[in-house]
Amino acid sequence: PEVPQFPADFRWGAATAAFQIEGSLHADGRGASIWDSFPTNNGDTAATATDSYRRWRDDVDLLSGLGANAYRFSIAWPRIQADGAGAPNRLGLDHYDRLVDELCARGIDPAVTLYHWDLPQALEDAGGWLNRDTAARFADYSAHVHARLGDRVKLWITHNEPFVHAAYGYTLGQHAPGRTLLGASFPAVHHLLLSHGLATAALRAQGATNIGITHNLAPVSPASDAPEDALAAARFDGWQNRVFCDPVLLGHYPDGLDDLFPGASDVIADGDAAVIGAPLDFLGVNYYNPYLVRASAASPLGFEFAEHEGVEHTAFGWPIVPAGLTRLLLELKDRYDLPPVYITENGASFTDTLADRDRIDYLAGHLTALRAAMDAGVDVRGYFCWSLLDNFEWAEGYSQRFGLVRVDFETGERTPRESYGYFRSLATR
Ligand code: GCO
Repeated sequence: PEVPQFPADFRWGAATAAFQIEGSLHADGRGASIWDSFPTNNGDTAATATDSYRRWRDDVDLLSGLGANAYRFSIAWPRIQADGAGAPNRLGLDHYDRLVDELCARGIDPAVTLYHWDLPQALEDAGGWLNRDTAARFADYSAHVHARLGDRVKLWITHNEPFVHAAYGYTLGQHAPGRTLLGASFPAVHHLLLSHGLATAALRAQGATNIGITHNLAPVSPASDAPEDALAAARFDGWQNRVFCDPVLLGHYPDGLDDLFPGASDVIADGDAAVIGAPLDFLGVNYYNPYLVRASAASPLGFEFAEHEGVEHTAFGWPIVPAGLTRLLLELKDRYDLPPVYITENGASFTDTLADRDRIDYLAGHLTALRAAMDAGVDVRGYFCWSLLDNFEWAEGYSQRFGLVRVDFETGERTPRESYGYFRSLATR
């Protein structure tokens, strides 16, 4: 399928995350993370994953063959500080140093995510993100990574999807660390955002210039005209989008925060808002699908999701709505004085085949929708497909295949799918 042209300096890349691909969980002094022991729905573990800690050169070859000029990957904090504090582990830094060197040698800009959910277990034992001190620890860790890689890394992403990490990990308990605090989970939200601000300041003090945060954002609509559904939709939009974007882009939380999280204001210290709201160099946007929301007295959250009728769904059951990406970006532009945007994730799981026409259609639809938002004035600088490889999909283990490249999880063998060639044709034209 045809896709409109993108600017010549557009960044085309793929995204991964350390815990989802690396394996080698005990190599070179890595400490335990909160995900190491978290049970998946099907018993899969990330002990090997795509074996990328050992096969990273194969991954760089695949990126090069993909025509990528950028690669978004994350650093595993427990490889840099086994217990989340103290002097950095040279062997852990060496690994990422080699990866960054090889990427640069191949003309691929490294885009580093500092935190993609693999908190050192020792910090969890001290309260994890509920503990304000974890934010200070994160800034310290980030400074160590920047000191080693900062001369070559082009984009710094402090956090990946703090909404998902806080909501699934601390509010609902479906991800590590598996806490089910519901409305009492706000300290995790706030300390994640505070840590973004502290890490940003630490990196800037060391001369870093291109720092952003990646949020998982979605346009939200009420499922009906009923006023209670409109309220429920506004509530979910507040929780997923505004609670995470307003502090970093406006410098304060949205109205109604204490309604979502009773007692939230007590967690926020004087000066925090300014730290969190320091200007961003870019906003990372992960887009997967829009939400239809209706009120529900039965749900502890007061709302539930409704099905999107008449659209196709991915293997994960997510509705495929490319126009949602245009709408999302235009809404962001209306709400905020938006810095440059990178689409730091967009992609889909489909049934395991090499002839993945469905993924090609997905990419074409979303890239066309992205271009429409750019034509309407949103400054988008790049697009990272989730994901380069089939990988460990958190609580779902290996059951959801998101890769442009198929992975045989028995042998580690990598085989590009048809979508890989399609992506290449777009990235290199
Ligand atoms: C997330 C993460 C990725 C996921 C991807 C597909 O959004 O949950 O950033 O690690 O694997 O989004 O669910």
